[in-house]
Amino acid sequence: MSTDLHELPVTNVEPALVCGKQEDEYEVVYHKPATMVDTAMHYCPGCAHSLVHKLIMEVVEELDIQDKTVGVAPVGCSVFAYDYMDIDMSEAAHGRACAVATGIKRLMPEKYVFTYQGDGDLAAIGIAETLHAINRGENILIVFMNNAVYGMTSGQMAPTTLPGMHTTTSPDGRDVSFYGAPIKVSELMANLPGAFFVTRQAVNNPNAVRRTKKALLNAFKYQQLHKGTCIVEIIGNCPSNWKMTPVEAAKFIDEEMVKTFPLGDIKIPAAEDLKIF
Ligand SMILES: Cc1ncc(C[n+]2csc(CCOP(=O)(O)OP(=O)(O)O)c2C)c(N)n1
Ligand code: SF4
Ligand SMILES: [Mg+2]
Repeated sequence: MSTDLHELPVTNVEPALVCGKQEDEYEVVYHKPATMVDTAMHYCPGCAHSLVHKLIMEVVEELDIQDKTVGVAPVGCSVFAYDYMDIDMSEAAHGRACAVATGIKRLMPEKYVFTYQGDGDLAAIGIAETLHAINRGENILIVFMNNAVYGMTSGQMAPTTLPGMHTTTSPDGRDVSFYGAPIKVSELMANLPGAFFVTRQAVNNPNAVRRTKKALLNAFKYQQLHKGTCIVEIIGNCPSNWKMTPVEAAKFIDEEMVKTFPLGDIKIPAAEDLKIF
């Protein structure tokens, strides 16, 4: 049978009358936030970065703070985050995002300032800048994407790599007696007095996505309080470097990642600190 397009039957269903409803009778339940640049992304299928970009931009749209938000992009797979989020953004050298964000927020305290950093960026090379910024209680939000590997550079072991996890630099699995245990960075950060709100979330299923969005929404709102640093860690799917399908990667988070990195709030603000809400 020929597959020539010209021979295919032409449908005569008017889009405006699908299911017997006029277009304006439908309730819009989902739209791409207008705060995102309308372009294709470079991320692999099933990658968490694209989803988290969208969640951040949904929050920015809902809070109507597009012209008041400044992001700081890292080095890593999300290095081009500024190509996708339609806000003012600055690039930072590897690991230095919190230092750059400190300068931006101190010069423009009325802005909502966030960093977007992977685990290689934040927990390895940038751990010093990150801990000192939180210890100073900088009024910034840190979005910490923990996918347990250096994604961009082909999956080397990161400080957050799970015990026994195979990476390009731990081909026999991470041996904790040799490399040390994975660092629970959010628990470490929460111990610093400047940390105001610390939570660990994921985006591997619809409920997790909703909880992550709520955490991001709260963290952006808390910046109005000037009470310290907010940290939203997100366990990110990296199917390409985990050598899994997107579905297997989503399962791996529930079955393996959460054993080392349990999801949930790690430090929440005291009720008296939230009086204005
Ligand atoms: C000072 C410095 N060291 C190392 C690199 C190489 N490098 C670029 S991205 C990257 C890994 C980033 O991994 P991560 O922050 O976890 O982000 P992901 O790609 O996993 O999202 C590395 C090691 C670099 N660019 N600069
Ligand atoms: S390598 Fe991993 S973190 Fe990087 S874009 Fe692909 S899935 Fe995402
Ligand atoms: Mg990573």
